[in-house]
Amino acid sequence: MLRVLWLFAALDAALLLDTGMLFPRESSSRERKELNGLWAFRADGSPNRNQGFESAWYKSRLAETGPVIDMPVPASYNDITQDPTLRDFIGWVWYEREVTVPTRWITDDGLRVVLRVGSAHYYSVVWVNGVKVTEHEGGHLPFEAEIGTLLRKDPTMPCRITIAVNNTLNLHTLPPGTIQYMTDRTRYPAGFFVQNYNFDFFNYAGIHRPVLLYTTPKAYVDDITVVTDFLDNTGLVRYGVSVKGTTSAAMKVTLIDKGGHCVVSSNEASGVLKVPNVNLWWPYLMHQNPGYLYSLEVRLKATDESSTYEDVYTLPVGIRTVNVSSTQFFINNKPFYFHGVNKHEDADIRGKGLDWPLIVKDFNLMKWLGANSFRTSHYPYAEEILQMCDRHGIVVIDESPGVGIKDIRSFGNASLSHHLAVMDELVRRDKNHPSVVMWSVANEPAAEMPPAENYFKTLIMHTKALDPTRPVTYITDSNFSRDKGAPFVDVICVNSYFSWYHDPGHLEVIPVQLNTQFEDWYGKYKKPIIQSEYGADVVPGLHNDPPVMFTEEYQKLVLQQYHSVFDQKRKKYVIGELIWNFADFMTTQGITRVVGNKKGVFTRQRQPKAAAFILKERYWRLANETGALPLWTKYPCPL
Ligand code: BDP
Repeated sequence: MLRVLWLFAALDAALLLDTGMLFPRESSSRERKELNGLWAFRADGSPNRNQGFESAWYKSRLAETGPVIDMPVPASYNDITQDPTLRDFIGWVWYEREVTVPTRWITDDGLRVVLRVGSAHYYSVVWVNGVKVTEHEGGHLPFEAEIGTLLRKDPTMPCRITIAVNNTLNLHTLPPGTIQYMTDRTRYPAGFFVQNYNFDFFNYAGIHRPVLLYTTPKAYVDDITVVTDFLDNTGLVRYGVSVKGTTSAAMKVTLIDKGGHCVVSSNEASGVLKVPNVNLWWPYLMHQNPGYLYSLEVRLKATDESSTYEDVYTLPVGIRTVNVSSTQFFINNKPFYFHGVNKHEDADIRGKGLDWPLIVKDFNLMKWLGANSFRTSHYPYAEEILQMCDRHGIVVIDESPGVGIKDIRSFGNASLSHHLAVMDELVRRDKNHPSVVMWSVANEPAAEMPPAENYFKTLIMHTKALDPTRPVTYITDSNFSRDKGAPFVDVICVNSYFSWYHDPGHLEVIPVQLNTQFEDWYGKYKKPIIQSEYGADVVPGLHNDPPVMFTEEYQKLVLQQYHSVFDQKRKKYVIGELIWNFADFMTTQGITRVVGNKKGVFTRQRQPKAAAFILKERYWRLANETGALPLWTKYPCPL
């Protein structure tokens, strides 16, 4: 009974935002029209980058106000052309596309037509046929606008969608950045400026995720929240459906198993579904049948004076629990050890653009490696990736774009309120993914600064209130004095680069320094610890024995030194290890980066370096010790 009460409390807290952001799915009542492909594009190269607004480029076809080039969507625009000024462009760029909408979408005024952008970096303004329909701050999260009413005003007009995107960062954006104007005319040309930021990945920009139109009936399912639990072999799915466009709707909610059989149903908009002989959602390598998903089908029927509306939305649901003690992390009450990776959304040519071949390749590589988890360093990843995680049982630490918060002015109220809003959007989008087991509110902020304590306390408490069912963390660097947020987190996540950024070349310091790191943090906070980053750069193919930095041998040895300490501490309170990084990735240019960060165990083209084999052998061994593998996958790992 207590557990059920807790489920009620969790759900109410999770419904703070007033509209939902359900992933757009087709159903018998909903259609989708993808707008991926080629868009017309122009960067606004005017000195103040504002000509597009001054000359109202959104009012007519983009080609009528100046030259345009082809730009693929989704993709970052930076690496698409041979023009270095576009690669390094800062300011507004303009995208445009015309689409023919099916006539019935216009004639049927019982339909909503929604324009949705999966993500665009960083600030976006959207017009349809010259009328502004929405704007949104922040990359990495979706936004949408209802445009049916507008299209119906003049059904003879084609639907012209214009999206202006600006990648300029400031002290209050997430991540933060600054624009620096160089005014010394003896050294810089007129108008020269650069964008500075304190994070170690290229600030790719553009429309990064799919753009689409979808329909719903006027009365529709706006949001669904599920929170799951189980008692013995009965699953409990506490759900709440929020409906818009009607004040009274008849509802049928059905939970369907993988075989398509109805397991349990209800006619209420909220309640607890009891699932007999439950198939729990298990992580990859922890169970023979990982990633089990039920389908929660929500059907609503509403009537007004003129019509009857029916809406159907089906949400995948994994039934599992997550808990933390002072020394362990539990999934379904069984200890879970994170043996995984940190990733980036990053690849040749497309930058941060969503790319299915890349996504599937990365999942195949993670499974080959024996990785059971990853952290979405350093921003929320595409929903399509989280759906893959749900299906394959890959566990996720879901991180906000709070990276590179190093300037004291980024700890003020403007920054905090934006950071809180981003957590709202993140939790609203990702709350129903069984793969997401923890929220990370930030990476390596300058947490030693005086305002940091209040900032992180507020942020972490807010996130816990939004979602009391998942632990919350932020990622700290190895500097033990930077612990202002640590009292509030559920799990300590520490990044360290011993024998790399400190004591370069001295592999022998790793065991003692890592031991000190763990003992310090655990001794003070008595909370479980994840080594959330460690690693070393390698220029692939570079060899030296005895090992020296940047060679394949050195990266292998760094890993092995860390692993020996993990093996002692994981018997105590270390609950995971995430390598930095899964693959090489692009950064801004600088003297410490040779065409990007090379700490990947795979190259940017996804070929293994020598360290990948060390990791693979280890992860399969760990899986064998901590999971429940069938015989055929037992250590030694498969070829
Ligand atoms: C860590 C950062 C990560 C960097 C990494 C590195 O969290 O973003 O890429 O260092 O320097 O501190 O390789």
